[in-house]
Amino acid sequence: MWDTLWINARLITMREGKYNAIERGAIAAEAGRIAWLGARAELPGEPAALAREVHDVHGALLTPGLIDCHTHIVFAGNRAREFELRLQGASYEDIARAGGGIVSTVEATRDASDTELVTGAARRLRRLMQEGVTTIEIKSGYGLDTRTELKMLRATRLLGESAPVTVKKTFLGAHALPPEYLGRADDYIALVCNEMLPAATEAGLVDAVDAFCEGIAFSPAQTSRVFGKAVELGLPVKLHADQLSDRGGAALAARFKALSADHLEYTGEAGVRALAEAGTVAVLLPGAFYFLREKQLPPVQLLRDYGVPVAIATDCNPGSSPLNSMLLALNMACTLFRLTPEEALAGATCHAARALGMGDTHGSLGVGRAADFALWDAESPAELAYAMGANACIGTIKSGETVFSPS
Ligand code: DI6
Ligand code: FE
Repeated sequence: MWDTLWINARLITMREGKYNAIERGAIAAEAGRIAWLGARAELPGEPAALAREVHDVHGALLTPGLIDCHTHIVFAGNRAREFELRLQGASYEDIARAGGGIVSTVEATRDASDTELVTGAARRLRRLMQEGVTTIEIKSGYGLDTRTELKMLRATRLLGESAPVTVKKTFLGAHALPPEYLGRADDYIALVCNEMLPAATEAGLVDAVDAFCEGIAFSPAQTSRVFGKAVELGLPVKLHADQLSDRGGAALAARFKALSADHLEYTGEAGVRALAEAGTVAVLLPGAFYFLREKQLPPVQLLRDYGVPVAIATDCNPGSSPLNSMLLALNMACTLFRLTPEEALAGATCHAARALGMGDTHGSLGVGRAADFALWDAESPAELAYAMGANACIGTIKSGETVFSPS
């Protein structure tokens, strides 16, 4: 007997990055994993005899649960004032250099209590989950001192423990230079490598290590030091690469066999080739592109030509992408970056799983894989990326358990 069986679903399996639809399908879960899937007509018996619980979903679309593989949802305050300044002509870099930007969120985050941090992030997480998200990655990086980086990572862990969602914790100590280290970036990197990252790792709070390699942040040499420490600690890396300028970030990420290189607007062909050779996922973040009114498009066709898997994420953060919707990220990936809706959905499922090192178990439907699903009131999967501001999600299942269901 299976635990649960869903029948009359249109299964969008996303195997090999394609819809690979199964019409009039059925899918069963046992102990949190997929035990069977296929056409309903092929079921080895009557549904009621096969599972303890049977749900008829009446033709709903069933996809893998969505995966938001790049977010910064744990933070305090907001940057609406900075948005106004940018609309008056100031650039993101101008604001950062004048002591605003990331550093202003750092001040608010240092001042926030644990409860304030968790409450704000839980609200953002809930909105993502209502749109079918069953796995999320959350980065630190608004603490920039050991105490606050650990506070952020503990808040992140708590989010994963108190909601039916898988939460991956990424350490981003090298996100920006804290004001107290002005003019001493190398000393700050030493603090990150010798104190912060070891302390966070020791506390079991780190699944991966990220850095911001950029003119307004850290150089390739400084990034390499952080990655060297990550390798020493046995942690996988990811990189904010080539977002505002080409610093060779993609190639640097590839050299460290990164799980992903993210943003990539300014990445050239050599960087794309390096990603392909390393098996690194390209994570595109259309929310940041849109919100910063960037003109430089990421090299989408080159990524296709070289066969680099492309993931899509919200980059949800208060400064460059206050985007609290995976579905809108999919729409923007299509309208702004010209991905197909099928590529965008692969970017929010199987390729996103791979960007988190979970490609073998999550992000597509197959026997033995995690029973994480989203149910949609939609006729075709292209509708998920097509609609704007309309949430077609009518239910989610996490590890075989219903989180919410069609009402
Ligand atoms: N790139 C981004 O888009 C975010 N961080 C990063 O390294 C921006 C974070 C912020 O502006 O608060
Ligand atoms: Fe980011």
